[in-house]
Amino acid sequence: MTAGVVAAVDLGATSGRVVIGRVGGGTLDVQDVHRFPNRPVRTRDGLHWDVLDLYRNVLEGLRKAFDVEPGIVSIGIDSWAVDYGLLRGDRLLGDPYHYRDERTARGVAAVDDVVGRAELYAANGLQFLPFNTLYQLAVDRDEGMLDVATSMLLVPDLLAFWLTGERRAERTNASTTGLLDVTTGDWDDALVARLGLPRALFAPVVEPGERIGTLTADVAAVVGGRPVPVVAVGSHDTASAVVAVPLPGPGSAYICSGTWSLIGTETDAPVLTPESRAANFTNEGGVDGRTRYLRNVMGMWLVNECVAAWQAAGHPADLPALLDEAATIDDPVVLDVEDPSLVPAGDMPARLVALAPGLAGASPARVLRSIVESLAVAYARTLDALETLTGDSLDTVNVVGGASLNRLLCQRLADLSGRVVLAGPVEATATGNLLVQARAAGLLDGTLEDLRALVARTHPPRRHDPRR
Ligand code: LRH
Repeated sequence: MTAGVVAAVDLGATSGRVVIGRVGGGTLDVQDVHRFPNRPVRTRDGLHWDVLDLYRNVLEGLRKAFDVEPGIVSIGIDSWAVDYGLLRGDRLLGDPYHYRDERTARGVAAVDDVVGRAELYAANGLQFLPFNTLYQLAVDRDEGMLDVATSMLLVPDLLAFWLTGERRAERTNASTTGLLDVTTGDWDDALVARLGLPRALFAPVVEPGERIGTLTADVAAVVGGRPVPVVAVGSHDTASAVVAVPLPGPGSAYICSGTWSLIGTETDAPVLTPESRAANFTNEGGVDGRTRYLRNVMGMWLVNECVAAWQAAGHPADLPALLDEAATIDDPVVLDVEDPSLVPAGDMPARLVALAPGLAGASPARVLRSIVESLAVAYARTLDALETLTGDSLDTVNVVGGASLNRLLCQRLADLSGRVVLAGPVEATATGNLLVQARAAGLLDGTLEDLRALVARTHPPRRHDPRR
């Protein structure tokens, strides 16, 4: 196979990056060309994403990418799930809301009035999360926004539209809206109608690997590149991350770690049992028609919010140094990281004390030690539930993303769960994005297992064995 270069745009809830991947001849070389913060903004009407700032950074990153590698053959975009822009024609109707905005509670009540939770799970297979797109759209409907909007595009689809002029809905991310039929993978027209949402809002669904369009001449001029294709990838960041987990399959689970921890396995078909719904496991669309059977568990959000609060209070809060100190503490307070009070933005150290009074007056290192232990406890519990629900015995768990760098957390997970923990790669999401494009461009071929074998060879994970 020939070698070639593709570019990935990967947007997380706290930061974004543009990377290039050199692929071919059994190699996979990933290079960062641009990193930037993602800073949500609160205005009178709530918490928003600054999507124009993100777009400016995407353009800046692509300009750097073409500068480093003029021969880039395609671009792919992924981001966090569920959030979207509403447009009237080409005009964006305001900054997209952040899924942590409080308005979602009104949407949950509005949808609950029309469709029962069990019926909804049978239709869309999604775990209940108050911010799933359908709840947000119910608020827009009630506020009259859908009387003026003519389309809604999830964040990666919106950016792809700005780059190419083409409106599409990439399937893995569309599966997080709650409006895709879990069995057909297409928009669920009956559900859309029942919720009083205009069907015309929703763009045609495309699969990862399909071409969305090519850079418009204007955009190509701005980024100093050629009008190359923008290719759909697993545009839900978790879908891209799962592509690049080196060792999934029967007997192993993954934890995709970022702001959230997505804990699951890959299955051939959705699991829609009452037990699965009761355990709040989700069936999200994966690349190549697979199902990502997983559960959202709290993640690095707790750490990031505490670090921000400590720094605002004048503490240096250097994370690596704090983690080293935390590793010397052996009597951590354990708290429930899944408590809903921890989801919104706000004073995180105070919220932790409200849940665990033993943390009152604790040093940052002690608080961090508690967070790490409590996350490991929640991860271990979720892995046990996953094993019961799938009937697979899971003796290995592969941690990818941010937490893969956190040796203390990986080791405590191994100890508490009694499972082997494989850590890395840290940039699984961008890597999965690159791999799906590289395969679409003919630089690679094979199944997801072949792509994962390439990741395992080029980015061997670190191993943590359980200590007895
Ligand atoms: C992780 C993630 C997760 C969603 C949440 C909104 O970044 O995409 O899979 O549930 O953000």
